[in-house]
Amino acid sequence: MSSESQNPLSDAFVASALAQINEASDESALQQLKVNLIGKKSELAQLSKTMGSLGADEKKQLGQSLHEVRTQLGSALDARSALLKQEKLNAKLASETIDVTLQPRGRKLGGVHPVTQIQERMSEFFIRAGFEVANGPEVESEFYNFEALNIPSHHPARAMHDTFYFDSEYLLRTHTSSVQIRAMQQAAKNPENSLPLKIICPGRVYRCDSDQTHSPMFHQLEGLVVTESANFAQLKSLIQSFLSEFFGRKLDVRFRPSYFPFTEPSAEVDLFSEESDRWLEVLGCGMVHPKVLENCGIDPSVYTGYAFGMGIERFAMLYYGVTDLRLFFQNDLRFLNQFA
Ligand code: 2NM
Repeated sequence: MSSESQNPLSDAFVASALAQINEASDESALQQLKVNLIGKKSELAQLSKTMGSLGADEKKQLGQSLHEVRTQLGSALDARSALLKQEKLNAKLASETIDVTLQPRGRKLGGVHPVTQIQERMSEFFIRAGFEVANGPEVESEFYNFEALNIPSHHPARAMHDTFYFDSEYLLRTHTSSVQIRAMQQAAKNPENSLPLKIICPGRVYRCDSDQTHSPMFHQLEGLVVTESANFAQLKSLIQSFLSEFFGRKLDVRFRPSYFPFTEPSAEVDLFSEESDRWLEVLGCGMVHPKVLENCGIDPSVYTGYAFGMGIERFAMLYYGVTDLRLFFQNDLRFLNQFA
């Protein structure tokens, strides 16, 4: 450097300083330059220390020149700093842009289980017909599950191989009729307000049984109507409407005499399957046995009732054409996704 360019007030010094500032490639290089050019130990600072020994005129002139150069370099440093910040931000924004045109990965949503879908579909019909949904415990006593239903202790349904017992009194309910016994008991306390009674009881039931068409836990939907004039014709018409509405077409329905301890008379209901050219049993029903009404505190000389019960999985298998019941309980997503 010539002696002239070392003079911090010279055009050459200023030009060289400005060039260095504009070449600074990052904030730390710029900071270093600032220290060197206008810091406490810079040439400018050294020069301003000589002012004390100058006369008034010279002092004023030097002061003015120092101020101009310091201001010029200061604003060049600030401008460069702002530019570097902006460039850094631009680079960050460019590298972090989101491509909104990319295909989304898709969200995996769960679905309602096919058995639950069928349970809801079945319930809907009865709710529209004025039935209320009743629920009750799955752990029951022998009284609610058997005795009140007129199922005597020697009846095969009570045997260990059909029922899951906890001890000599408690068991897992084998049907949802126990809920209906509780509802009738409640209604008997205040018959004027509670009767007629129209309820459905959908829910889990348990039986010691397992093969292609039986599962130790399955679902039932039972219905009960108790009025002063309930009769078999009403039961028959209700079941016929339910079946044709559920399957969405007029069906060949057959009521076949049968036996249940809790109904008299009793019937099993068959549907004719065009596909297999035979009758398929789909539900059981009947007039509530007078003893059952009596067991609940309802006077059978004033009130009559009809009831019906069906397996929900059975309806799900018929509706969807599923041939192995166990598929409903294996939670294989390849199966379940078909019902989502
Ligand atoms: C069935 C068939 C026939 C039934 C009876 C009762 C009650 F509690 F009222 F006595 N509930 N459900 C019944 C009648 C159930 O299932 C195949």
